[in-house]
Order: sequence, then C-alpha cells, then structure tokens
Amino acid sequence: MSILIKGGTIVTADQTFRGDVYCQDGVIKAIGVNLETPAKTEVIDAGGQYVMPGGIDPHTHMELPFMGTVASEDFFSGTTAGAAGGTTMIIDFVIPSPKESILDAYQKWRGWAEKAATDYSFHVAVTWWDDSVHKDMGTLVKEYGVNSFKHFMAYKGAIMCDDEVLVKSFTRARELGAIATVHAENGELVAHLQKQIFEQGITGPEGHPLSRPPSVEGEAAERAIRIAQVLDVPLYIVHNSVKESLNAIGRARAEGQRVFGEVLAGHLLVNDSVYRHPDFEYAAAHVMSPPFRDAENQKALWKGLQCGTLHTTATDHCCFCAPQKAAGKDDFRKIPNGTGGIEDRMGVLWHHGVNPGKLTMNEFVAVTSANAAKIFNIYPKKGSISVGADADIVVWDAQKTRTISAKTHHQKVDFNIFEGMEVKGANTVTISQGKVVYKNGELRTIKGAGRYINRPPFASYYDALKLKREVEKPTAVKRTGKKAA
Ligand code: URQ
Ligand code: ZN
Ligand code: ZN
Repeated sequence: MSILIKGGTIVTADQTFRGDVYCQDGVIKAIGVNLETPAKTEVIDAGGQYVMPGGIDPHTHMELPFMGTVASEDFFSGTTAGAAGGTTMIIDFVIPSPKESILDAYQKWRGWAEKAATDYSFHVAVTWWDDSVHKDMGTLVKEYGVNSFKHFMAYKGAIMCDDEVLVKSFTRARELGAIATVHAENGELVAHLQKQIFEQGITGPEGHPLSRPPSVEGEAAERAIRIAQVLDVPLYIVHNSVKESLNAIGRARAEGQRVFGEVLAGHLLVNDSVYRHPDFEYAAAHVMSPPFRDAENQKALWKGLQCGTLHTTATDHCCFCAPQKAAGKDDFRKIPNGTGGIEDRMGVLWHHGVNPGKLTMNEFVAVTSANAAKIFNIYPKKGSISVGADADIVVWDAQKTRTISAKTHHQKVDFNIFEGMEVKGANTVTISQGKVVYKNGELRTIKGAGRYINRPPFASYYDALKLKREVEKPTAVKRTGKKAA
C-alpha cells in the first residue's frame, strides 16, 4: 500500500517548505519533489494546501466509567471523530479504582481500546498505594511501554491521591525513568466548598465553578511542582485553566525545573458564563473540571501557549449526554464531569490561533502534535514529517470554512461546546498509518485498525536506577558532650 501526497507545502514544528511525501507500508519513505513512485501508488492532490503531522490528543477518556455512568464516546467512535478533524493519535487514561490492581486495570483498558480506528497509548493513573502498585509500575514501564503516570489531586472519596501517594508514586516514576502527570485541583477544598455552596441553596450548575475557584487549582499546581522538585522527577500538568497555574509553571521552568503544561481547546475558547445559562441542560453540558474560566484567564492561557509555558493542547474528551448529566438535576455535585472536543481541537486552534497571528503554523504543529510526541517520548515516529516516521498526516486547507455543530459532528455526544462556531481552516484529508481515513467529508475508518503505541522510559530502567539521585550524604555531627562556651 503506497500513497503520494503531491503538490503541498509541508509544515512541521520547525520548517515550512514545498515538498511531496511518499509513504509505503504505513511509513514515510521519501520527501522531496519529482519523486519516483511505483505505478499503483494512490496520489493525493495537496496543491495549495499544507501537509502536516497528524494531530496527537494527549488527554482523552473514551468510554470512561465515571461518577456512576460511562462516557458515551467509545474508542472507535472517538478515534473516528478525531480522524474527521485531523487527529491521528490519542493518549487515553487507565484509571484503576482504589485497591484495583493497576495491571488488571491496564489490561481492561487495553481490551476496550482494541476497537480504536487510529493509534493510541495510555497514561496510567495511580489512585492508591501499596507494594503491588510499586511493583506494577515497574512492570508497566519495562514490559508495556508506559512512561507516564497520572495523579488526580481532585475527586475526594473517589480517585483522589493524597500527598503520601504523590510522594511514593513520584519517587517510583523517577526510579523508572517515567514522567509524573497531575490533575491539579485541591480535592479537600473542592469538597468543602461544594458542601458550603450546596447548603447555601445553590444546587444548579452555577455552583460548579463557585466550588473550584482559581486558587484551588493554583495551590495544587504549586504543590505538585514542589513535590516534583524535591523528588527530582519531571512533571506534566494537565488542563491548566488559570493564571495561578501558569505562574507556578513559569516560575519553576525559569529555575530550570522540568515541568510541562497542557491546555484544553475548551479552556482557551469557552467562557464561564455558560454555567449561568438559565437552561439546566445547556449549563450542565459544560460541567467539567477544572471549569471553563473568565476572559482574563482565557487571555492568560493564550499567552501561556505563545510564550512556551504551555506546551500541548488537548481536549480531555470525556462525553456525557443530557440524560447522563441530568443525574445532577438537583445537585450540581452529581453532574458527571466531562465535555467533548476531539473533532474540533485542530480547527478551532487554527482559526483562533493561526488566523489572527497568535501562533505561527509551525507553532500550531508543535502544540497540536510534535510537543506531545516529544514529551511522551515517541518523536519523531509521531509528530513529524520525516523519513521513517509513521505516515500519520493531515492535508490542511487554510481557506476551507465550516460551522461547528452537534448536528453535523461525528462525536458520540448530543452537545458540542463549540456549537455554532465558524472556523476557517480544516483538514481535507486525514491519513493514518499510510491509509486515507478521512477525505472531503467521507470517513473510511476501520474498527480495530488502531495500534497500541509503546512509549519508552526517558532513561533505560537500569540507567534510571543507577541515576538514582546521589543526595550528598550529610555527615553526622560528632558531639563531645562538652557544653558550648
Ligand atoms: O478530570 C478528568 O480529567 C476526567 C475525569 C474528565 N472530566 C473532567 O471534568 N475533566
Ligand atoms: Zn482531569
Ligand atoms: Zn481528563
């Protein structure tokens, strides 16, 4: 199976140049002009369009069991919707219940993901601790290609980690050459504020953001950063939504600490006024954590993306339909947290980022694909247009316009947080593993065609052990028993 993408302008995270791309057996084999190709090669006309690495969404939750229900999007429908919008790989999450073997949970999620249409990988959440978790983290790194471990500092009484678990798990991650990632909200404060607000008689979705003010996120981000600093482990903070988190990341990075920041397309573009909408269904459809924020924080997030405090964009695609959200009709604390976005991330970021000049095209590729590949150690196999890379490619028409709507999207959810948004710039063709999976509105995804992608540790397991921090061993003070003069 070979394919030639002809006549386009190649845009990578660091280069823009005219070139054709020849792919065979799912891999990029040649880049250049006037390429010699075998007779049966499928030719894609990319004239007047850009040819970019397929998007990588490093934060999704397909068919996640959560808050008493299961996310409506599954691994096939979700990766298909991603392909429709130019995303060719997801990094999803294995989230063990407390006391559930993390290895068993990993195998369970692997089973669910077999139906995926495009490539996928997993962060594994550490939601509890004992020796078996310590051991299984090693197995997951050494044998299953996991190099990132997630920690929810929110969701008290469910999957929240206290500091003890953070310290033990971060320490283990460092030993293994893995990266620690966090959902940074102080779960104790959230629980306290939720109760206080509910008892004041605020039971609707407007109570959700009130129980998660910026300081609740800022405190957790700073705490995670400090713990990672003391334990000398790299840290990735997911879905940053407020300037307090950006300031914490910026300070740490200015001091040379290895901290990375992620931002959701939703947090960049959806305003917190949605929670004050009179219609419950509309407001509840936007309930996710951290909540969407005000214009001032949105502005700060764009600056964070422009200045390099934020490195990746994601969606946290975790869908619940209206009947599911209705569980919280009389109590906002019961509204399943989560919103969609995998199909629209690339389009809304191009329209609101590249078109007004906030992001160059190269920066767009960096924040939608290449940086995630680098941070999670699968670059240049993913996130690049280079010989030997996987042939995950989008052909992008900067002039193509479309209006986003739940009526036309391919996401398996009855709501779209970008409903009615008109965007200019969209993929006309999406190629996954060297095969066309989307072309001019026609989906050609195949259930189960996606592959699990191993992500090696950042240092070999044994090197990482050898690299174990040599703390200067403080010497004991010899005391003579004589009183000081
Ligand atoms: O917290 C997360 O990332 C998961 C449970 C999705 N839900 C959400 O509100 N972000
Ligand atoms: Zn989260
Ligand atoms: Zn999430």
